[in-house]
Amino acid sequence: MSAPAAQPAQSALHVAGPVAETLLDVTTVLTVGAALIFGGVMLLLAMSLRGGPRPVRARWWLLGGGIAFPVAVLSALFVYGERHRPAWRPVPPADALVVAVTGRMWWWEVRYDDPRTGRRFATANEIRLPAGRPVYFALASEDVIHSFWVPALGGKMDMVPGRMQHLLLQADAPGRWRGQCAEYCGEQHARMALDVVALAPAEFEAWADAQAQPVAPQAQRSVQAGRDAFLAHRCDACHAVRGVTAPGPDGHDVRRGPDLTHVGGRLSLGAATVPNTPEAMREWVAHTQQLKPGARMPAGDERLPPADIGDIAAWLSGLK
Ligand code: HEC
Ligand SMILES: [Cu+2]
Repeated sequence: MSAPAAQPAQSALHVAGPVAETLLDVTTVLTVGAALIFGGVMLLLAMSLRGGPRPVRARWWLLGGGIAFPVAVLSALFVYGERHRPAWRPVPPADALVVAVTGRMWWWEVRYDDPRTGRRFATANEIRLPAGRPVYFALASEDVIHSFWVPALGGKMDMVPGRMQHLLLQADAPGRWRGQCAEYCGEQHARMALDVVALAPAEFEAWADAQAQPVAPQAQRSVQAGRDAFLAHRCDACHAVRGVTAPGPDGHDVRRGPDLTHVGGRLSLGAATVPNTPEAMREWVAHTQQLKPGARMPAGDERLPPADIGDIAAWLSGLK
């Protein structure tokens, strides 16, 4: 992956796509404009406080500064704002890649649906995008109000229970950014973050092809013990591992925890709480409540033999 090293991970001032660029332009125009007007008003105030004869009649100032000037400025801003609005309230192209993201306490369920290839699959806490192609986000919530925000790519959008919100985002070039839940949603709101990676189109296709596959049979054989312990301890009550766990009734297979089919290939664990290493995987399964207190997953150390935790973690880390 060719992520530019010096790039700040999470900043609305270091934009990486057209929507974020438009937002930054609008923000700059509004900020600079407001600063100029504020400065002008302060200047007039200073002049008036100095006393002495008034330069012009009060009536002129009241009508000009109190009515004509605000009407002109606000009308111009209205037109300017409306002209830029389509950038973030778009109509999606017919063949747009759809990524449905559902906010949950305190992680992100991510589902891909690509009309070009017919591929559909689920993942969590990480979104990979093809650089240069607009991606249509369908945003929802399963519990409380969350807010989806990847500052480098665009503005925030609330995720409201019972509603579907939309956002069209595009990354211009390969890179890696951080997203963050931007609406306070409880205890672990701060650790509800997200890795966003834009890949070159061919790399993206290869990644999506691999994600759509269930767990490969040889991976199952090589660490059979971990797989068996995963099922024996009923981790599958909350986690799907395609090819291993029994599929849900509809094609969607929605469970209470993240889809783990390719968890070993993700960048982080626990919604960007810790980088994904084999040690971190073991830590997560054993001491969930220490890494992320309140996370809606029971810690392994309270009920699983250490050997089983080791086996399960090794197996999960291998699911690339
Ligand atoms: C009661 C439901 C539940 C059970 C049972 C459960 N988990 Fe979880 N698991 C979750 C939830 C919810 C999360 C997301 C936590 C968060 O990030 O806030 C999670 C997260 C994870 C993650 C991190 C995934 C990611 O992409 O960040 C791993 C790995 C994991 N669980 C493994 C296991 C294993 C192994 C077991 C069995 C020992 C297990 N879980 C049992 C609910 C559950
Ligand atoms: Cu939140």
